[in-house]
Amino acid sequence: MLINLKKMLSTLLAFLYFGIFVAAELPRPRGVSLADASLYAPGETFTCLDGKLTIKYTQVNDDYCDCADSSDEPGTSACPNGRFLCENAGHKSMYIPSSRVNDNICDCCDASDEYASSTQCANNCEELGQEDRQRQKVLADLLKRGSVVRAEMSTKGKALKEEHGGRLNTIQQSIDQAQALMAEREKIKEDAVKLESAALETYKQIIDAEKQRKVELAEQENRAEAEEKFKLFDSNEDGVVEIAEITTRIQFDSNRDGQVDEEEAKYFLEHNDQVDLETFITVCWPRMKPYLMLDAGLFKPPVSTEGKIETTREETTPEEVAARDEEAQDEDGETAELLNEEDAETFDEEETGEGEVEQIEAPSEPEYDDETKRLIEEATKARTEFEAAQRELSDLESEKRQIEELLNKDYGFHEEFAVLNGECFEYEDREYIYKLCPFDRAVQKPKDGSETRLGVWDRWDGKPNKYSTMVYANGAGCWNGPQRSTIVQLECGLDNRITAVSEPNRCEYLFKFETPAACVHTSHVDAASHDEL
Ligand code: MAN
Repeated sequence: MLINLKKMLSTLLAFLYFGIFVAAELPRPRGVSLADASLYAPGETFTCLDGKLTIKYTQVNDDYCDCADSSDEPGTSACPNGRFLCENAGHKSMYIPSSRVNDNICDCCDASDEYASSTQCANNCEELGQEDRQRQKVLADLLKRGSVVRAEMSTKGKALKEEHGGRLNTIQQSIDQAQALMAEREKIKEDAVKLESAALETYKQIIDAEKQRKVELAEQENRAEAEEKFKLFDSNEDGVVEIAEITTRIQFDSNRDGQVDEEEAKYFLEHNDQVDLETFITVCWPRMKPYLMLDAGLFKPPVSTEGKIETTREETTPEEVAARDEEAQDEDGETAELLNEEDAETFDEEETGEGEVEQIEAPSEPEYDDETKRLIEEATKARTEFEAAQRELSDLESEKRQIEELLNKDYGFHEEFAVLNGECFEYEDREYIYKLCPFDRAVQKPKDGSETRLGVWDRWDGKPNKYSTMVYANGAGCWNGPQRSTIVQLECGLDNRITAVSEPNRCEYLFKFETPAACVHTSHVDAASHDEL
């Protein structure tokens, strides 16, 4: 019933309107809007709208361009820059370039642009108008509902800002207190550490002496071992070890050819024909020892502190030693110095087996007296408390920085975007998962790979509404190109979500993001419901 009434009313209005229009149309040349009709009032002459030329009125729309501003041919395609009005009754009137008049392509929904062409255009303005009005209605409805949520977001955003502002005021006080506490505890710690160090000094001397004793013992053992080997190698007991005495020792077959030749023997004797005991101990022994260890199967790869065999540093296993030896021999054609000085040092450092310099054990903690124990405990406690105060201060300072950063961000006309800060939204396409954390960053992640930064929060950049576009810049560098960047276009929606992601240019990404915060009634949207002709 109501619908029928509305229909009747609109028919009546259209009729009245049409009547006026018909009355007004007579003096209005084709292609001219009602608003411009007075500029084309019938008479003897017509003056071009730029005022530069006056022509006969009959020359208006005579399919010949007279005016430099194209104003004499609004209804034909004769002028290059003219504009033709499609009345489009039932839908929206619009201008088209007059060059499109009678070009056999239907531009106006009321078919008025093809009045003298062979193309038959249908008038579908009513249908299109209805669809458009329906769309506008849905949009208006969405905007209405969205702006309710937007208002809620805005209230929350304002509350958040206020809360942060309040916290900023109190946090400085907490920082001052934390600083004072830290200074106090630092002083206590320093005093306690001084007392502890003094008490430990006596013990330190004991520990150092013990350490020194162990080092000396180890040196003595090493020397004794060297002497023993010297005696063993000096088979003719003439007080020197000679080449011939070394060539009989297969342990020194460094190139693994089954014999120890003169060259090999000389290497171990530091290129001397013979060496006395002292030279043997200081120069030859460090070279020989690794070979004797290898031979005795005592060499073991170094073990890391976690108990794993170290693989990061260059390992020297007997096999590698042999392989390197062969390589070197191939290259030089002569006997290689298989274990160079470095290798020998490595062995010296790593030896663990029987008969060689033992790893000097760290001296065990001595049994402290009760007073020392108490001082150690106090110093430990003072250190722990000082560190806790340090941590508290640094936590407060980082909270302050975060709050300041938050407060300095622009969250929209009414703080409506503030609640999106700290949230992240994902969108998945065939290849990637995209992530947008508003006011922070945009990210791309291949389904089986690691994240690529597509940009960090930079600015608002919408036009005319600044808050309709976000820019995230300075993303990861694009191979052979610029740094990645992302534009986020905001659209009104009832939920916060990414609706589409594309890469219009390489490493330039475009996200569409729906949010109630973007449901703003613009004048355009408001006008949409009154735009019927
Ligand atoms: C990756 C992705 C793509 C980008 C290319 C550029 O594959 O980040 O989006 O186009 O790198 O090399």
